[in-house]
Amino acid sequence: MSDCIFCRIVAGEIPAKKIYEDELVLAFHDINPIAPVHFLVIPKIHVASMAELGPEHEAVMGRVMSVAGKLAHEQGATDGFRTIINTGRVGRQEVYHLHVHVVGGPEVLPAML
Ligand code: DGP
Repeated sequence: MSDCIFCRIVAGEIPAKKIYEDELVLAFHDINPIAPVHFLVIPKIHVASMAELGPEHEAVMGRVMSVAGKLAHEQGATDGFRTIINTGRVGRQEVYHLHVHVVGGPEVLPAML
């Protein structure tokens, strides 16, 4: 998927402020942070969106979620955080490589729902 910007970050072709990497997932700071803590966790394999997930992705998505929670605390979101997965047009997804936003910081975030 050489036309996918997040696949290119995984491949090291585009720079990113990486936080964590293992054989399944990569975490890096969002280029346009909306809070003091705002990073993305992605599967290294290309999955376009949450709508494309199947049973074969359970292991990697389990890793994505456990890494997200662990890194949130390490990055300073010690009193809670929000996780967001935008999916498709209605979900305002911009980058079609599945990613979990982790957003937090010292202040309580505005209500969304
Ligand atoms: P969305 O698909 O709507 O969930 O948002 C995509 C997010 O990805 C958006 O917050 C900005 C971020 N982003 C887009 N391109 C890059 C990039 O090249 N590097 C980094 N670090 N973040 C990016």
